[in-house]
Amino acid sequence: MAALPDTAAQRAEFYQRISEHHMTPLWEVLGALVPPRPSSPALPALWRYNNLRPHVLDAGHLITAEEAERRVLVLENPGLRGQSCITQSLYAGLQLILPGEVAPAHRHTQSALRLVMEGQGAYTAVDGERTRMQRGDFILTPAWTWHDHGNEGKEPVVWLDGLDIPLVRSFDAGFSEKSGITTQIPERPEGDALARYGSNLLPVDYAPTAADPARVFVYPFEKTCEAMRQIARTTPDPHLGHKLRFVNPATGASPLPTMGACVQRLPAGFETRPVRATDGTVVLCLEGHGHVSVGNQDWAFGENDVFVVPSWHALSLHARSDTLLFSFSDRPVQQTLGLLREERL
Ligand code: GTQ
Repeated sequence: MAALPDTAAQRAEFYQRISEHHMTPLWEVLGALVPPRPSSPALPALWRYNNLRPHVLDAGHLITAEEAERRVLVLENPGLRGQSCITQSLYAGLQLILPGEVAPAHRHTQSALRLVMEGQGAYTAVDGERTRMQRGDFILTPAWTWHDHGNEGKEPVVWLDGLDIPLVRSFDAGFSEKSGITTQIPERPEGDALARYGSNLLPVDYAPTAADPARVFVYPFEKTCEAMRQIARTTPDPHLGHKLRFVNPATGASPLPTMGACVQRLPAGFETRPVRATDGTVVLCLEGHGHVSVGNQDWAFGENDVFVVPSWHALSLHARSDTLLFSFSDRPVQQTLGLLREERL
């Protein structure tokens, strides 16, 4: 029932009066605050790598990695412009590092993950250990770990950064510091963490608590591919195809407490049934090409294209060739908080 004219005027006057005391009526906003189902301001979107790449390389002529500290073009969700986020809780960007450049050591309470998209010869160092960055490698920078990057090769190197920046911002819990040294001196040989913590073995006295950062910080593409090739010999799930999640091998938990990541393989011609979930998800195509439908949007996608599936939007995928996808979301947070809902349609 519509309010009587004088009632509407009285209400408006009342809202004005209480506004001076920094109060506002709940009943005007209740529906949006406590929605019957998620209604994300984030929009489905796809970034075609062929369109982005020239601009990413142009950034290399404008600013050095050292001056920028991190030379990154942020992928902004078209529904959330100006907020540096791809979903309400996640940040994504494309980082470029040119031959001979370094991105100086720093650390922050935000966790980061990286997926190498192109180029050879770069490395990233995390708390005193380096790993070379090869296409398809999934690399972690857990919260408050020192990290720097460099390119000792001959080609530009580009990777996708995923961070929990908006999530940490929502807690007002962001801290960061720059190291006095630009490039960490390796304290251990490359591959040490993977051997000690990621080979179905653990140091005899290693007993991590939930807050300890994961020690394995690189998931080499070669190993991921090997696993996916092997399981491709079985029947794919109708909703997911062949989909596995990355874990911290020492605990079985998500590699980062705030972001979970998956790899998904769809054989040529396979079409997934739609799925929707409350974790808004960023997807990168590692191999193959196909069609994706998100809510009522759909696009063709190919290698290195990135798309975002906002919360509670139905996703279905149609692979035109054997397709391998990497994805990340805030799923571990939602699971811990009892918020995650998923529907296979
Ligand atoms: O590589 O440390 O895309 O601190 C944004 C913030 C990357 C990084 C980003 C960062 C980094």
